[in-house]
Amino acid sequence: MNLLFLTGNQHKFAEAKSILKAYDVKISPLNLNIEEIRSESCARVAEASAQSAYERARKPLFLEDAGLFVKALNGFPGTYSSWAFSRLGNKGLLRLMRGVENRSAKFVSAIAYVDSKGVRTFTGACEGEIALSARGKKGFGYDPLFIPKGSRKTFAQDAELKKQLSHRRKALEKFAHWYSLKMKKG
Ligand code: ITT
Repeated sequence: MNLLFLTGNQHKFAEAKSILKAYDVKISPLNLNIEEIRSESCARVAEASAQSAYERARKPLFLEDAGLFVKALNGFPGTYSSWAFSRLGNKGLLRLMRGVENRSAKFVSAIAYVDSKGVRTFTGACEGEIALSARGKKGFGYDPLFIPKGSRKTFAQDAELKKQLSHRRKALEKFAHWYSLKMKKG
């Protein structure tokens, strides 16, 4: 049976499906409305959401809390990334960054897996910087603004680059290693 990925974000689902394929972990989407806790840590948010989700679904599942942490904005939008994106969009973030020289930022992903034994979390981060203007049409969210370290292109300009370097890949790889071993042990 496919493992359930609780998300309402189709882009996240497609990226996870493609990354997990290499580990032979097949996933299906699950859409439940879970209220998120307030915390500055993606791992804390993901862990609490996984606990609430398990109480509702009573089936093994995983979910992800991700966010963009901008150094010059003291970590904003961070765990409020989804909310900030819907209110400000990339234009709004660029406005906040107008004239700011230190453009360092990182994407963070926290994957939380839950079953009857409890919750396990796995995190991944991708360092980079905020571009001076939006570039590219691939991906979603803040991808047109994010240039990973060592590249000149944004994630939205190069989907393969994103697949190799993303915060999501790093967290999912850790999860997939652990999950594959667990499935083997039975
Ligand atoms: P679910 O909670 O239903 O999975 P969501 O879109 O609300 O979907 P998050 O709260 O984890 O997911 O993500 C917060 C936001 O951060 C997301 O909506 C995007 O705007 C942004 N974000 C997260 N990962 C991203 C990525 O890989 N590329 C671009 N933006 C990303």
